[in-house]
Amino acid sequence: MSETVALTVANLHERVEAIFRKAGLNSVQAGAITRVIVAAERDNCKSHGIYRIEGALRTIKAAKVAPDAVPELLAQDAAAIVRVDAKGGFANPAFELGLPALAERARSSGIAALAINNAVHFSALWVEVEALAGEGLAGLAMCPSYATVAPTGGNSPLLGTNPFAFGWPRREQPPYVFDSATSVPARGEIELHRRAGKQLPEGWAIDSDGRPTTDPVAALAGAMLSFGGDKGSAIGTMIELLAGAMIGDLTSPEALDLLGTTTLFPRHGELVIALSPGAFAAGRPGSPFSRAETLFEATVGQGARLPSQRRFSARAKSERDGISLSRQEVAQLDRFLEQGLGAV
Ligand code: NDP
Ligand code: PYC
Repeated sequence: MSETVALTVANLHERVEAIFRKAGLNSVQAGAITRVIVAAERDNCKSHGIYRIEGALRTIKAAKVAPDAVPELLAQDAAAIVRVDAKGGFANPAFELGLPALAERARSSGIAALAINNAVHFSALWVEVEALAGEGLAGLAMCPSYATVAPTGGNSPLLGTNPFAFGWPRREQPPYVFDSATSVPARGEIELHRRAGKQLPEGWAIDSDGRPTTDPVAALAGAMLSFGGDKGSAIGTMIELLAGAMIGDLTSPEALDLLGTTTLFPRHGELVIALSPGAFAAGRPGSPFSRAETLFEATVGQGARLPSQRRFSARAKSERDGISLSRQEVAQLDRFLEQGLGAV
């Protein structure tokens, strides 16, 4: 018997949404987090795919997310700032609510920002910059997390794994998108190594005494390291400032203090910036879109790949052949659906 099962994207969506509805989420919350989880699984981004369902269920069971939250678009004085209060629900429905206003203001002013407050966050950010690229806009998205990363030169958790994503629209092709944690890998990768009984590559983490470790259990109890040493640490700090302090929401150490554990999903904010390349380039020589294509062609021409090319290939395969899941993964989905919050 085959070790894997192929589910259509629609079938996986139906199962995941049913799990979250059974767990008590309203349709706004369940719909939005199902879209982001299924998109990650479809694109073979395992660290933010169906593996995250268990954490979401635990967070719901612990009453650390508002299951019936309906995000609210707030009136703002500054025309370029759109603010959405997630009302203690997940960040994803708040982003979906804010997206049309963000895109409309970026088109009319050239630049606009969406500040999301009071959100529970666990997801990949590429989904959001890809949505902006779908509107013809370049985008930047970033958020803190909870303190799990030591600043370079330090020895204990302070920064979050603070993801940072960028998207650029392309006319005849999927957008140019990158999306990275500012730690070496995302924390989800360390947890996946632990579950698979695999050692970590060197340079990912230190143990609780500040010594380098390749043991995922020691790494989870210790601290993760920033990508690129002091450079990643500085970008992680920038994200704490812009998407934490500046938008009046929690930084990663504050988010950990509030939650008291890294086994549930943290509450904090998110900042998304949308830019209109056409507006910025107005009156200057050349089309920004054609010049971007020249750069991408030169990159690929050297044998390099563009970030997200792997994802788009995985997406095409999933849409053609179905999403390949292990039998254990399918059994776990069945268990979540049958037992609801009793399964975690
Ligand atoms: P990866 O290290 O897997 O990938 C980072 C980026 O680099 C991707 O855009 C990837 O594209 C690209 N890339 C990888 N290899 C190459 C290559 N050879 N050439 C060109 N580009 C390449 O991601 P991370 O582990 O850092 O992060 C995974 C996810 O975790 C992200 O989506 C992030 O948003 C999420 N996250 C969320 C957090 C939260 O608090 N919500 C916290 C931390 C992370 P490709 O995908 O095509 O390989
Ligand atoms: O993978 O680092 C991570 C992460 C933290 C919160 C959500 N994802």
